[in-house]
Amino acid sequence: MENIKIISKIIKNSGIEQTFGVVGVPITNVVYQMQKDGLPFYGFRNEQAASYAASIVGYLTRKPALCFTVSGPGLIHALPGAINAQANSFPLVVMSSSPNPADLNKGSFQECPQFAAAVPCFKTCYYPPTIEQFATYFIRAVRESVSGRPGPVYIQVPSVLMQGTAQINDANKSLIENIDTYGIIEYDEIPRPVPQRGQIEEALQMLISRAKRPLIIGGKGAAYSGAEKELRRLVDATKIPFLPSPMGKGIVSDEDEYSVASARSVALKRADYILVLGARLNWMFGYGVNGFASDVKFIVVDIFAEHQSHIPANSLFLLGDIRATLEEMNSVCETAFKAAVHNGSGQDRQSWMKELTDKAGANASSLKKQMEEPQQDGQQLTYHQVYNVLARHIPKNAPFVNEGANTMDIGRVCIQHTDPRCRLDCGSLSTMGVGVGYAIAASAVYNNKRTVYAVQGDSAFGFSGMEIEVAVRYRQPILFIIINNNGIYEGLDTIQDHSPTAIPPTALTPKIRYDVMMQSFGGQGHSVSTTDQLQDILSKLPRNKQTNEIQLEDPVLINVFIKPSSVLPKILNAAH
Ligand SMILES: Cc1ncc(C[n+]2csc(CCOP(=O)(O)OP(=O)(O)O)c2C)c(N)n1
Ligand SMILES: [Mg+2]
Repeated sequence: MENIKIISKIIKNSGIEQTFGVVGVPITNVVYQMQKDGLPFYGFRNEQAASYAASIVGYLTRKPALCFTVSGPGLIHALPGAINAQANSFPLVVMSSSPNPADLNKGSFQECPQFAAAVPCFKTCYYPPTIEQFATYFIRAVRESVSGRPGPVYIQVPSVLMQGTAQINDANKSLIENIDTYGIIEYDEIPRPVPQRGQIEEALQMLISRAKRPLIIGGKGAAYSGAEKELRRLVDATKIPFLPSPMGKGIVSDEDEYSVASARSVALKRADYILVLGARLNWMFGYGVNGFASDVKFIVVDIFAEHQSHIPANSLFLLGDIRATLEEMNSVCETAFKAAVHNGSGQDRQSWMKELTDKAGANASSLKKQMEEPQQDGQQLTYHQVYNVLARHIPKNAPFVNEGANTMDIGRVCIQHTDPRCRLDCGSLSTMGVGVGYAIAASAVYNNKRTVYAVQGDSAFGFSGMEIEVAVRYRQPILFIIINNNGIYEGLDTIQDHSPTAIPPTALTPKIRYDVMMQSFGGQGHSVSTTDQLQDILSKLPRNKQTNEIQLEDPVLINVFIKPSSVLPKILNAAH
């Protein structure tokens, strides 16, 4: 049996449903075989975006996707996706060819120290020498990617193995004879650890009986674990306000009465007990110190055991899957703590909730004012004016990709989400360049049926801008909105002096027509510079007859020119 058939079958049997990459010798034939076996393959222009795309499939579906690369530079280009997946705990499998071991250190085709380069970027790296070991390791790699703390795994396959044919022998007999079922993974059986009952009771004791101003923070770990129903039950039972991390938005709807997303600073500063569900107390949350009360007590639930050593020393740490832990918490609430929960725990929570909702209301109305500020004749657009128009057209439960600096920070506040795993942004590493890959992948996950919205800064878009050709080729319904301020945070209206000592490092070429770039690939592109023009284009896009929501059949790109020097982000020094 040809090894490519075995490789393709094993990928299929592992449950992987989406594959991404850039082909070349020797992987092209494997990809042809994968397609014959019914595996979708999205061919990218650069492995970097392909690896980002594959990683976000893992987040959205709890199953890894495959990023498949050629040897040496092919794999090296995919490492950013692995690093990003590692930091954000996304499951991912990267597979690469490599030169034949017999030709190493002789300058063989695309030879470089690729395995050594991969080691620090992945949870585990495999290098199977035989086809039967490939099968065993591949399945192991897939399982590892979703077990414990999810993350990226690497499997390196020598060219000779990809090009060979397996003669049946004692070692590979069972694999070849059972090739149709070999290594099938039951994803539901991947363990979801739960903390000890005593710890759960202690956590609830703090939150229900001791806390005067409790708060729940939910992050993408909670979203990944699919904890939304259990979280809903806990919030309803305990009436504790909820604050999402950026990608945690929508685990509890932003419109929910207990969501205090609009009162973030006050909620963090005033809370006395904080339950942290699948969010890192990292730079985004002041390391659990800056911006918090000095005597705040954290109860951190996380699948990542090592996270315990990163959080403030007096915290209670519960090692567990968020959904499984919340199931336990809810059942304890409904038994042991029933009376306390029912009586509102004896603590005056109403004044705490009122403090937060008052603040949220005040913040929301000042945001509304900023967003609804009419554009005067001859004035350039602001971010808020653009988002005000977009918010009217982007459904709150739609897949939404958001990257950039101001573009992302302001988008997080202006765009509301009612459903979990809608918001996909630069994540824990603040990685620019993920957006186009994420949008392509999100579209793939929804079988290219749901319109995906990608709102990107012009710089962020530029990291992977060429990949919009992929979206055109596969006819993906993605609405790309480029918020174009001619630069990174801020740009210039025109460049007078083109010397490298004169152009500000934040500036890009003014007035770039990203829409024309889209048109050159065969997609639809528009440039706008007023709210009326933007509104007009959006209202002319095809709509679903029942829901009246935008329903694209092909990608569309709208290049929105805004004021080049808009706002410098407040957290510039800390975060970027
Ligand atoms: C991989 C990577 N390279 C560089 C940066 C530094 N950086 C932070 S934000 C940003 C781009 C911001 O510009 P843009 O996307 O146009 O958004 P704007 O703030 O202008 O709206 C860059 C390059 C980064 N975060 N990640
Ligand atoms: Mg910009």
